[in-house]
Amino acid sequence: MYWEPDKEGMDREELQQLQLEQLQAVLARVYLHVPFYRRKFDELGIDPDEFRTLDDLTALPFTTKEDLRDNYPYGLFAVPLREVVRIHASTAMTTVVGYTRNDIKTWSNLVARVLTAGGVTKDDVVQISYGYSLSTGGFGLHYGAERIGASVIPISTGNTLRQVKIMQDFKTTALVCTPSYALRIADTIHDLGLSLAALSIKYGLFGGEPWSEEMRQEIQNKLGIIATDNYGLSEVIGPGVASECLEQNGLHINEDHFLAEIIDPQTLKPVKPGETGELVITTLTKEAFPVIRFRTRDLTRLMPGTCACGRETIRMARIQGRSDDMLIIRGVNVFPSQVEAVLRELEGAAPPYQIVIDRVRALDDMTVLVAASESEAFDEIKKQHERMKAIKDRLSSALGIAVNVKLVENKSLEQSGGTVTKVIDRRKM
Ligand code: DLL
Repeated sequence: MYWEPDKEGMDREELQQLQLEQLQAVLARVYLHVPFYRRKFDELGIDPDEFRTLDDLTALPFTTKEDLRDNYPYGLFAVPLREVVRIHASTAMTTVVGYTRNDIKTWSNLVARVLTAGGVTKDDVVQISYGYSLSTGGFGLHYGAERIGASVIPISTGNTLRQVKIMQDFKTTALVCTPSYALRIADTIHDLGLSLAALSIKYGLFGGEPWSEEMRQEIQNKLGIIATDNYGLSEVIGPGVASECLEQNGLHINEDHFLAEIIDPQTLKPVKPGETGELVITTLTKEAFPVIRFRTRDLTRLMPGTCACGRETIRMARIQGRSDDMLIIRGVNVFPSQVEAVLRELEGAAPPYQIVIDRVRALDDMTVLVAASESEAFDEIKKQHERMKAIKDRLSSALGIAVNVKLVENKSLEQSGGTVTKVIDRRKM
């Protein structure tokens, strides 16, 4: 099923013409309104008016997360703040993104497409178990579900027992959250001894973090639903960039709004068609926060060809990893450098540390092992506790998730090639 049949059902030739026109317009806009892009284009001798074919795209400069950080908070906005009606940000608050009224309309429609493709209609009761916060999951999916006219339950994340009670009492038919949280909810239902017959749930729309086909099967079996994958990122818009239809065979990219390329993260050159590499996205219609060739750091491959659902839009395979060291813990993006920065701030120099991530009953659990100094081994327990607590509090607040901290002997930290392994990720996806 389509939300916007005329747009989602466009044939490729018509689509490419539209993309070119939109690209010309967005290039002209960023050149005029965003000094960062004007400077970059000028340096490379790029004249946005000279842009004639979509193939010229590869001549344009990339935009990176670092560029966003360097222009914190509003440096890359292409409209004055008075036209911005919504602001979202990453948990670390290094990237800030804005939306005009039109952008919110576009975003709601794109998320409505995601939900419709995943089986949701206005007759559904949609439980949104993403956090309603600075990150884009909660509000993004909420607006899309309202746009469809579904009955939306903005329960937000956490309190799993209450999630289950609401699911049962309010007769939820579609669950919207991260895949790991869906599994957590499924396990809780099982622990409570509830029969699936007591629930009305039919569809699950999951995204915001990596998962696998095995995890999909497990969730589908445990909840008795059809589960689809959807992908997005705040720098580009949030959820609504790409999503599976009920064929569950690749995520349809909303190509009338986003131009996708796959590059080799080392050479930065396009990969051969169908090869895996890093996804790069150019926004075609965003007003407040357009991005040109944004390096997502997400690894995937493109799947051309018409889907059995009839859509001709290009699909991308499930995300296969990252080309940087970003971790997603309970749906929150975490960089090891943030941990290091906190340790440096508290301790002067960062002591050897190791991040260990586990999945305990479907919930991510992050522990930072910090090397105790020689003298500390003999210190009073009270002092050690104070140090651990200070690190734990500061880390939890900086990262936006609960973190365990343990002081350990330096030699007990796992090493490889003479250096401490920074991250040990034991999660089974
Ligand atoms: O996670 C937006 C979102 C929310 C998408 C809810 C879908 C559903 P950020 O917090 O900026 O935005 O994190 C974006 O999360 O670059 C990927 O690494 C990862 N990610 C998002 N969706 C998927 C997915 C939101 N379906 C980062 N599969 C992205 C794998 C995903 N990874």
